[in-house]
Amino acid sequence: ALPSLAVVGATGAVGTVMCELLSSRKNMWGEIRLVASKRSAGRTLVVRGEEVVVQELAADVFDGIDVAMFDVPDEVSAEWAPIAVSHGAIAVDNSGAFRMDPDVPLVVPEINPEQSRNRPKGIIANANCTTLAMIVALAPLHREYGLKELVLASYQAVSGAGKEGVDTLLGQLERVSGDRSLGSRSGNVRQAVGDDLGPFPAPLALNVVPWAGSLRDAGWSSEELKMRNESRKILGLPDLKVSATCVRVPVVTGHSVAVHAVFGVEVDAEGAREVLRHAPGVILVDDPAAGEFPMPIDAVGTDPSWVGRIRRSIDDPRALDLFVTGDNLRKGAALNTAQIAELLSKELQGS
Ligand code: 11C
Repeated sequence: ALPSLAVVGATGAVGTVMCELLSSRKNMWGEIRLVASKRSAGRTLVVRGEEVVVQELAADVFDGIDVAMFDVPDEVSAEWAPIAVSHGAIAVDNSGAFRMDPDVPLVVPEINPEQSRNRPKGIIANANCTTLAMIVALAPLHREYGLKELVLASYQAVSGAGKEGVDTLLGQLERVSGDRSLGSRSGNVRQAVGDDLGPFPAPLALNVVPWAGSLRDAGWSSEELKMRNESRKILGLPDLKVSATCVRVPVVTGHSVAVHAVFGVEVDAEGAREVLRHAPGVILVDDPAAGEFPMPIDAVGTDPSWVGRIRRSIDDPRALDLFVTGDNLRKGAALNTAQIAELLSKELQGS
């Protein structure tokens, strides 16, 4: 029989994409159980063309489940992933709760699929969406040239903050539309947007906000530290130098990263393009003369990381500058989780 699957957080922004993916990818599952908080329990969602009633999160929903995916906040995963494991499931967790635990592998199937088999706690972690968008493109370049240092700036979509983030931006855009004077004077946009900032510290409409996540030591944000720590762990480079600045932009879905990557040997842009043309999970879109760049409006709803603007640094022959965009809800979250779960399904079926 095919293994059984539980999707915890099925009604959230990532869970919604997960239900679509489970319906469109090759079916590797027997029963699929949908689970959510009390607030969303009882709703009906369609998966694989069948209506499924969402169950309330409780220990017994994991009975008979082989693989349990978690698309929920850190504190919910921290409490419930071990409960799923104690009921016999393998947990694939998309939150930040376990990523840096040395006994929990942080798996990107294009990069380190073998690590999914080494899971002392029965938990496998999925990386942060900003890290995932870029790491799929950086790993093959690292294998070719040996990565030494990353300087990063992110351009993160509001759906990274869930449905509330999307509703907030769309509401703000309605409030600022039609007034052509906005943007020419300090405070105008704040006034038009009003008090509804949703999960963000400042208006997103007609603005960019150099902040994502929570405040950590010395002024760094949690998102910036995740990009550093998760990149190091996925690539197996504990000493990799990483400086990131995470920025929220008025985009609904699609996280982008401007990357300055320093390698151990001299690089050339065409050589890097050739590597990326053959890299799994990557699509090369790099023809500025034709107006072809990686952008969220094109990458949204697609699986690969879109990479372009590849240039060798003018001042350092060992460095590349490039731009990456990926769908933060797909490869950044649901797709990578689904791919990890599919590795487990194959393993459980003995292949
Ligand atoms: C954002 N990257 O764009 C965040 C959302 O560690 O899984 C995902 C947070 C995480 O707001």
